[in-house]
Amino acid sequence: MSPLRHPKTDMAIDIPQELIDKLAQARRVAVLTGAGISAESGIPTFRDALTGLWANYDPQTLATPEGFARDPRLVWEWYAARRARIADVRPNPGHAALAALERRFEQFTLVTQNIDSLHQRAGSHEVVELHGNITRVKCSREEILVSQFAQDESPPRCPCGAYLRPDVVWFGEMLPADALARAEEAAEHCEIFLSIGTSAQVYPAAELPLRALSAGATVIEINPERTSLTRHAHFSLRGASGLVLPQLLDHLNAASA
Ligand code: BV8
Repeated sequence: MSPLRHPKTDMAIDIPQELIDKLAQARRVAVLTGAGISAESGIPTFRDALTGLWANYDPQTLATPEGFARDPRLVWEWYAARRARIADVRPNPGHAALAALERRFEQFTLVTQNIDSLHQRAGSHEVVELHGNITRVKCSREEILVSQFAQDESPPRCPCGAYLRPDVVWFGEMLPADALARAEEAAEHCEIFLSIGTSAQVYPAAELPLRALSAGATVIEINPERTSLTRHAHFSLRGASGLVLPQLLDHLNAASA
């Protein structure tokens, strides 16, 4: 089975015709993705990322400046283990469907909380990374990106002497202002907002679908489980994104055939 095919493609998800019609007529679409869209690529979602060695650590203490200050080696190695796992996986049919959907709309902004580059690897172009990217490394003092560094200690050091760290946004840190501004702009001006594979617990990302709702957009959630967004959404497609998104794309193609 190629990694891009979903193992259960024969399972049809009930997608209301009203939703297909709204999408077929839309010109501006915004999407927010979370760890759930990468689950079918084999990357554990954020809250169950702690398997094996990491079973005894709370991610919300590791993914913080305080956690890094307290034990830079542990945090650096947690990210190194996640980075190695991400290097071994491939985008799944959900990522591929979003890359195909991008080409169908006048404006399509894909905002992700994920740090795994799988949207870009699947062919999405307009990707807004709210929480950074695990494949980039920066100086913990100067905040500049560093691409070449000696691996003789963990964490490695910047030429200035400070530790290097992953270029991701930790809890308690501000999001990149330009990324957040682009995400808010897309949420406030879209006709359709898709929230995919996120528990909608982390802010300010979790505010984006609510901003879209207040601005009059149709909000669609794709998640096997209910979340705190479910009661606000106009449509909730209760299924895996790797299954639902390709079927959504098929329906759209049929509608425009
Ligand atoms: C900030 C990078 C200013 C690092 C991450 C307002 C109110 C309350 C709290 C706050 C607030 N403002 C700020 C806060 C504090 C905090 C916060 O939100 N805390 C939460 C816990 C309450 N926010 C911050 O600190 C942010 N900074 O706002 O700065 C400030 C600062 C201090 C105080 C005030 C203001 C920075 C947040 C960014 C943190 N960095 N990632 C790393 O990855 O290591 S967050 C990380 O966790 C992810 O990026 C993501 O955002 C989050 C995990 O959420 P999900 O992606 O949704 O994943 P999760 O596992 O939770 O859920 C997966 C979902 O997928 C589930 O629903 C599941 O059902 C579904 N699923 C599973 N399989 C599938 C599927 N769906 C579809 N298909 C499938 N196959």
